[in-house]
Amino acid sequence: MKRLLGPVAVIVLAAATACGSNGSSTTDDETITLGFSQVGAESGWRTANTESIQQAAEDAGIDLQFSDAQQKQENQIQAIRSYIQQDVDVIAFSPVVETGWDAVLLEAQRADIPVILTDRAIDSDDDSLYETFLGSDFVEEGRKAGEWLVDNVEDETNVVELQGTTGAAPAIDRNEGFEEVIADRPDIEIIDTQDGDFTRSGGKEVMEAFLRSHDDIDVVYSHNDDMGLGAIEAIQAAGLEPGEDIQIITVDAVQAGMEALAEGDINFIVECNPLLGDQLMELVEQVAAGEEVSARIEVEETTFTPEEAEAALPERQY
Ligand code: GYE
Repeated sequence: MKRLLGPVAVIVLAAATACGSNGSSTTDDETITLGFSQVGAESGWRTANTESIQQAAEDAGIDLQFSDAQQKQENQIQAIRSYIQQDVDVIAFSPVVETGWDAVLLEAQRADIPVILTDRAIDSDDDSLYETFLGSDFVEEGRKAGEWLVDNVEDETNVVELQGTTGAAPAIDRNEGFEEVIADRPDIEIIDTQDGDFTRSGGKEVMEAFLRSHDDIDVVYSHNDDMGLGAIEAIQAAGLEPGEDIQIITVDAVQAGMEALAEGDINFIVECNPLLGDQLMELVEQVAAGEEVSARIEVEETTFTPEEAEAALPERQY
């Protein structure tokens, strides 16, 4: 009997100690639980964004429940529903596409859980469904890309466009801003545009198809670095010189993109900052405390030429 009781007593004691030091569950009452639904792991930008969010949550002592939706809206809806069921304090997510969120966000609202949109916005008439949006002005990014082109080509220019995921805010807006600026220049024409899903392999495939159907491409406008890097591979495989025979403009300015820019394979990059983690955690703390926050918070961004990329690379954080 004595011999049997020994281990049981040890287990009970261990359990009691765990409870005593940690409270009744894994987190105490003060700890904020954040449910975050990420788009996926489609690009260098996304990886940097995820790392920033995970690090910032750890630094702020926020209990982060993180899920990766693999670029599928239904996975994000499922993740949000499970955060509602878990009764987290705050839900944040980066919506893969703009539309189709009202029903699930209404469920969060009914459960009294505040929602923060990060990086990508939604298209909804009901702005009571979320507290705030934290991210970039993608239309402005598209304009910056268009302005560089307008300033750097003098005559007939054929552009192919590698679009981000169909229906995603950055794909819609980066197209809009770019088209708005080049509209003043009838000699600049977008001769083809297709969805490369923001991935390197998608960019490569679409560029291969463009090269098969057009022999007069002057410029690639890619909605992110990764697709641009895929396009470089396709251009080289076709025996052409990226950056020379075909000029390339991209958006993001992640490490690999900046290196290609410094080497002259890409000609111009519009920056999009993924390091939103710290700002997001501040917002999470504010909305969890019931404080009012601004409806839209935008991050500041710049642009890079090859020379500027070379100068910035040693200090670059992502
Ligand atoms: O530009 C792209 C990523 O939503 C801003 O998504 C983000 C975009 C980014 O896949 O690389």
